[in-house]
Amino acid sequence: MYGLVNQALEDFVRRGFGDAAWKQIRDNAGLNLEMFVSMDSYPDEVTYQLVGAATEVLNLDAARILEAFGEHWVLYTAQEGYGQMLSMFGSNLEEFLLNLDNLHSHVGLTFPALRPPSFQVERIAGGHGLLLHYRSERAGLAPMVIGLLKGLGRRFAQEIDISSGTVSYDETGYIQSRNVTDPPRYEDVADDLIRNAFKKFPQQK
Ligand code: 1MF
Repeated sequence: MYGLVNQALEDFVRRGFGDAAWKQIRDNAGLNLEMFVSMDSYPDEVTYQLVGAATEVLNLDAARILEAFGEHWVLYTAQEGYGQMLSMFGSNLEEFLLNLDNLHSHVGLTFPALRPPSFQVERIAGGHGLLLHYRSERAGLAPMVIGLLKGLGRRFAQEIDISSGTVSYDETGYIQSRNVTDPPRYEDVADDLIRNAFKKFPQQK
C-alpha cells in the first residue's frame, strides 16, 4: 500500500499511545526504516506486520486497532492534503459512499499502484439504512471499514448506527459482502478472520 497508509498508522499510534509505543512497534515489526514516504508503494506485509506488532505492544485485538485506525484515516487524510479531494466526492455520507469508487479511480489515475477496494451502496427498502458491500483484494481489513464509516459519520456530523453489521466471506477468508440472509454476527467472524489474515504474515524476529 502507499506509504500514506503507513504514515497514517504511525500518526495514529504516536498520538494515541506515544512515541515510545511507536518505536517499539516499528522495531518489533522488523522494519529497518526510519520513516515512510507517502508516494512510495510498500508491500502490504509492512502494514500487516505493523498491525500485528501493535496488537502485542498495545495489548489490543487487531480488529480494535484497525477500527480505530480507520476512523483516524478519514481525519488524517482530510488534514494531510486530501481535504479538498474528499470534499469533491460528497457532502454527506450517502453521497460520499456512492462516490467512493470514483474517488479511488481518481487517485488511481495519478498513482497507478493503487489497489483500491470497491464499495457498492444499496438503500434498504422501506428503511432509512444503507447496505454497504465491500470487496477487497486484501484480507482481514473489514474492521477498518467499520472505522472508516465512523470517521465519515464524524466528518459529516451524521449519526450512524452500524452495530447490527454483519459480514460474510468465502473460503479464501476474503470478505465478499455484508448482505446475506442468515449471516454470522460480525463479532463472531471478525476475530477468526483477523487471526487468519495475520497468520499469513508471521512476524520476523
Ligand atoms: O492500494 C493502496 O495503496 C490503497 C491505499 C489506500 C488502497 C486504498 C486506500 C484507501 N483505503 C484504505 C483501506 C483499504 C482497505 C482495503 O484495501 O481493503 C480507504 C478508502 C476509504 C474508505 C472510506 C472513506 C475514505 C476512504 O479513503 C479516502 C482516501 C482514499 C485514498 C487516498 C486518500 C483518501 C489516497 C491518496 C493518495 C495516495 C493513496 C491513497 O497515494 C499517494 C499519497 C501521497 C502522495 C502520493 C500518492
